Amino acid sequence: MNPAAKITAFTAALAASFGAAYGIGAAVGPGAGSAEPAESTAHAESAGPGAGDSPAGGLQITEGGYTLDLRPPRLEAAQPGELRFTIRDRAGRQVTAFQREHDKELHLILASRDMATYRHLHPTRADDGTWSTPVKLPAAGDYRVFADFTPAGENAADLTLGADLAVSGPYKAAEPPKPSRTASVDGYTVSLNGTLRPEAPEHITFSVRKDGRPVTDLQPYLGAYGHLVALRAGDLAYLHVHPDGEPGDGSTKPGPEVSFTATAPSPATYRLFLDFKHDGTVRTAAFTVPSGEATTPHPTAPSAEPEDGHGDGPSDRDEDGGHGH
Ligand SMILES: [Cu+2]
Repeated sequence: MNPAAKITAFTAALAASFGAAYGIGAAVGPGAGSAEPAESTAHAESAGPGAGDSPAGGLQITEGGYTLDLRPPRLEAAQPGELRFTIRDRAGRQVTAFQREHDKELHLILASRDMATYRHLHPTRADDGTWSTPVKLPAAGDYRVFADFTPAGENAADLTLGADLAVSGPYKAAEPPKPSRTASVDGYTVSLNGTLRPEAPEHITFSVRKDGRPVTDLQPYLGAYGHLVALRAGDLAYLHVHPDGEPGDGSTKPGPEVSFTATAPSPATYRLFLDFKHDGTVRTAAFTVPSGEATTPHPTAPSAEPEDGHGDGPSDRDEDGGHGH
């Protein structure tokens, strides 16, 4: 598969820039495909060190021994179509055992590369592990498909695999979305408070109003009052975002505010998609925000003048390090 090989090589370079060396470790690690149990206990069978630590996902078609196999990886614009795919393990077998996360075994996110179109779908899994969902996309262009799931197994970590999807038809590149902290959808106005920061978890809060009045009777959707996906402009890195609290926990109110904890993998612009449910309908509000400054300085690379010893402690310098990545 030549295109797949190209994508893998490309994303491997990106992954390296995140310091996500676990992908390589897992790929060449011992025991892959081994039928014989190790002499020691099962801890050697973990899904790979740090497999859940990276804040950015979706840049690779293969990660942690699992592969997203999208077929065919193309659709026609403005036509009802069907997306089919499988998740394969190291041995190439179709995976049929998943853990439920937010009420579903697998969340499928589609986004156009220009970040104008977004879909959050829940495909159906056949017994043999083939997933499928009807889909109709409005415009031609390059899309990214994200499969967000956790394989069965005690040590399995949440994974997001990403694959390219081509949608054919007349194409005109869209303007990138302008920065916006307020979104309107079907008479609802949603405002965003808070700032994503590189490598530091931050709370971000959305406030939902309808016809100017706060909405206080949001309905649970996927085990929360909102479901948030954040994508990085430039490469559509997929951020894991976790809701703060859940319906019925005694402290989480059904609006007007819905809050999340998210970490930006790098300084960049992010597109945020909030799904929320009210009056029986799920709607999506989209925002575009630049990330803020890092709150904790990076370990700074040693400069030209040699320092003795401690190059990796937190720096107290108050100017931003000008080092590039
Ligand atoms: Cu979902």
